Amino acid sequence: MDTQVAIIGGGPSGLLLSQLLNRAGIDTVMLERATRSHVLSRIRAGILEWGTVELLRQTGVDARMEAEGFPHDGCYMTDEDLMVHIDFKALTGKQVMVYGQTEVTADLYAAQDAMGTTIIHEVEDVQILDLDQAKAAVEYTVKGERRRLTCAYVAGCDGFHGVSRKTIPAEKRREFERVYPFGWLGILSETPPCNDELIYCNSPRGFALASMRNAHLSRYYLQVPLTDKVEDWSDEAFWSELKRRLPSATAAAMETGPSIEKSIAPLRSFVSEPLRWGRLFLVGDAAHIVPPTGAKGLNLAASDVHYLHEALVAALKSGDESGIDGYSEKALARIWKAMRFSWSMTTMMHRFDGEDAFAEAMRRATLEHLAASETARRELAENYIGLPY
Ligand code: FAS
Ligand code: PHB
Repeated sequence: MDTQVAIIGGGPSGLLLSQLLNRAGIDTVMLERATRSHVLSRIRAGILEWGTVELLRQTGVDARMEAEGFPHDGCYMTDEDLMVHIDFKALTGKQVMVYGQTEVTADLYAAQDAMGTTIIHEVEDVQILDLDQAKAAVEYTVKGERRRLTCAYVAGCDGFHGVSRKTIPAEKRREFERVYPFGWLGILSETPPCNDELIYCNSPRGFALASMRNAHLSRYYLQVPLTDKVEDWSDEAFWSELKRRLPSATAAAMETGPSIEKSIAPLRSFVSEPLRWGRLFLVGDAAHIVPPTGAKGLNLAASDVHYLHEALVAALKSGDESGIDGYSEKALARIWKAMRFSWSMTTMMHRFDGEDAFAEAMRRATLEHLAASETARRELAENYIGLPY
């Protein structure tokens, strides 16, 4: 089989890239390791930067997001009962959209089916070859049969544990990493959100986040030690601990209920450079991981897709290779700024083992400064709503 662009991975990165390329008349084949139902069962990001919203509009996959998504003008940062409102709209003129990654993925799969693009699920043993030849090749096994796909370019959209990044020789990769000594215990509950906007909570007991998916579905997170297991946390224990970290008035008024999903995600900051190796281009989590504190993971994948889509269209339609030659440097420039913001939000709002009273005082002073300084709030807002592409 032959195609113009082979896309490894059928998560948001792969789907968004496939949608944009096929709309530009470029042929793709997508290879996804999991079943579609497994991909669609994942509960992950909840916040779309406005750039991601615009990109989904550009792909024509925005109808349900416009109908069911919630534009948010701001969020709260708290330290016990100190609540600081960050008014994105007033400070930057922009909003964010509350619309789950699960829904974005479902919308993209539906759009891909409507376009009749080629998506092959349950592939195994993917190997990416001939990246320095006139045509690249991808070999894979599906239903016991070994197949070979030739293509002009390969998009590595296969996430942190995928094969694409590891196809670049280790000695040619520069990797940067910070593994945080805690995780996020997240639950989904069919309860009304405790607040009209998100609340990022800093407390002596650790970080908490009050988020949502819609007016009847709430998403909450607690910072927990890496040694914790989901089974260590009953719903009652979760709600009780969350209430101790939220501002007291919010905790007193909130509605609790049974969890319909509960999971623990580890936190890390990670970047692998370069994003290109011959005919292979890394996109999204295949190249970088951010702690979810800054709501950047999915949104960074979107900006990578924006840059690579434009570059591949220019190369394949007009023979102009300047975009693909500049992709890695251009994408990394935005990646590193989002990496810094996510790291700063994480270090500002989480407790680290062995901390002293000084660290706690610094955290409180940061929140007090945010409360007093419009400049500080604007800096946070600019990063949260998403830096320009
Ligand atoms: P993904 O990992 O989503 O998709 C990669 C795809 O490639 C998967 O479907 C996988 O099955 C497939 N694949 C892997 N290896 C393959 C192979 N060898 N061959 C073929 N296919 C292969 N981001 C936020 O902004 N906010 C959050 O709250 C948030 N929470 C998260 C919670 C968890 C548990 C995780 C893991 C991530 C979270 N993220 C969050 C980040 C997340 O949303 C990612 O940024 C986003 O999924 C990136 O999308 P992709 O780059 O498509 O990678
Ligand atoms: C979520 O709703 O899942 C969410 C929101 C904001 C974050 C992280 C996760 O920073």
